Amino acid sequence: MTQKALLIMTALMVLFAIPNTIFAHSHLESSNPANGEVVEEELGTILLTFDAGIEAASTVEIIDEDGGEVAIEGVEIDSPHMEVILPGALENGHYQVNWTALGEDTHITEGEFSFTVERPEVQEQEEEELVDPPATDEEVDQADLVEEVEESSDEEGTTTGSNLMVIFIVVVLVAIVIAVFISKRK
Ligand SMILES: [Cu+2]
Repeated sequence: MTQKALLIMTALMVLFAIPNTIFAHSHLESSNPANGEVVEEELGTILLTFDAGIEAASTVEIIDEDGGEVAIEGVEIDSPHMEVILPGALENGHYQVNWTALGEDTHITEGEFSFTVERPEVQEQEEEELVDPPATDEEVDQADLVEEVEESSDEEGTTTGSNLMVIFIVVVLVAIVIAVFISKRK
């Protein structure tokens, strides 16, 4: 076998091996509230569901419309779900959720979505809310999840894209070195 043929074969094998690792990243499959949703009830938890397994090191932050970070009581990760528990019901306003997921394949993906809380009765009940923690509504959560499937933001594409390019170049270089090495031994 010539060196050139060996080189091409190795490169092809590497190319076919790559997709399995690349496309197993965890992307946001759905969330509750969904991206762009207007929530008219008390909101005490935010649920993110990913399309692949995520590790406990995954993170999330919620930014209010003034750019401030909303206090989070806890984040429960039960792969592929991530549940954000808020210390109380969110005030009316626009919120952005920024997430970073560490996939089971060790790749990191990130993205964001946003929603609006617009409770009609919020003015009169402001004081009451501070005392009563919001109730979660699992049934509603599940129903919404099935209906609202959304894509994660474009941001992650650029981040992962550049990472992949680096990985790709390294892999190809290694393949070439191996091919040259093997052919020289013959
Ligand atoms: Cu991946």
